[in-house]
Amino acid sequence: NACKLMAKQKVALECLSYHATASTEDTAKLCQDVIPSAEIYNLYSFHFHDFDLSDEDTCRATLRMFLQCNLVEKFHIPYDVLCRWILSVKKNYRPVKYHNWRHALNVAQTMFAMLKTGKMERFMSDLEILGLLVACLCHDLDHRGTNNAFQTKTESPLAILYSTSTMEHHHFDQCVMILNSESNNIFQALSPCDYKDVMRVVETAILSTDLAMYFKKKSKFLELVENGEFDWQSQEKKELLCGMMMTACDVSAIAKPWEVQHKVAKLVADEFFDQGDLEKLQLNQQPIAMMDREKKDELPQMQVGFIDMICLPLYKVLSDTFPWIQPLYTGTMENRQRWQDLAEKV
Ligand code: 5BB
Ligand code: ZN
Repeated sequence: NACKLMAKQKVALECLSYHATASTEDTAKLCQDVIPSAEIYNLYSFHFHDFDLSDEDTCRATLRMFLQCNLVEKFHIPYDVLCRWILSVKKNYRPVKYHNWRHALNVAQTMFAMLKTGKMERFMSDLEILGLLVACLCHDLDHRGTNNAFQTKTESPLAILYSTSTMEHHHFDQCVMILNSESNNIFQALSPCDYKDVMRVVETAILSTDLAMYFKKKSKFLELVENGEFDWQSQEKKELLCGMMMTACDVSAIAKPWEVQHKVAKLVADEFFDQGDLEKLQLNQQPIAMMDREKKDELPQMQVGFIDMICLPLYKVLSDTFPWIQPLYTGTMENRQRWQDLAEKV
């Protein structure tokens, strides 16, 4: 309809002014770089963090994950195209406090660690591994530091275009846009059938990073687990499993060593507070406690709530089914204790 068309044009215009693919110079530079080992970057560990990495290193670490999974050889990805695509993806993240390129890298690394160290790659085809890594790197593209509720409240063009999972649809659109940009298509050598399949994996995975989708899928997943599912190969079961893995990776900062978790929680809080400020100023509204700077003392209690409501149930069921990913569960338990101690101190 007319309204949606207008919204689409507005979004497209906004994107035109912002979108850019990587420069020739940056691509040539990354292409020639020696890529340090996975061990140097600590890529197999659930304790990985990006704090010590330069921007160039974040790209090299990303390349290393593709190489380590043999994806370049298996899918005949031209190396210069892969370098350009990584730099373009990085460029299409905004410099917001939490939902930026480094968050995307951390999510992709947890996926890598779950597949390798967590031994979950045996349930996945190579095409699914490719799709999942791409989905992780692209899952928050062009995030503006504001959530779906904010898009709806401000009647942003994006909310008119997509009434549910607003931002997640946009992240996927941006992902497709980059792939369709000149010399950025890392899927170019795939058969039409593989192309269609990998795009479906990417789309379903990105859309399942909406927390609302997680709650929808969770009971179905629990049901399968309780009935002793061990196969996971049908389309429906595979999509459920991939969705749970995406959420597990998306919130995995909660399972990191305390120093890392503490730092990242501050970034999350700062981004929430910025949205709260916008709501006060632009909408003349009182933000919810989570987004209200005045209530920052409640942060430890909120983290305990987040852990109990979302993270622990998810990591419990996943690690009961896939025991090698248990570090995500135990790490979260340890942080719960830390946040609980802080909450009691106030
Ligand atoms: C989360 C769901 N929301 C609609 C209402 C608030 N809750 S919450 O009570 O579980 C909550 C989560 C409250 C405060 C929080 O952070 C305060 C700094 C968080 C929280 N969310 N804490 C974190 O460390 C992280 Br990471 C997150 C995730 C933020 C992005 C949400 C996307 C979830 C994708 C599955
Ligand atoms: Zn995310």
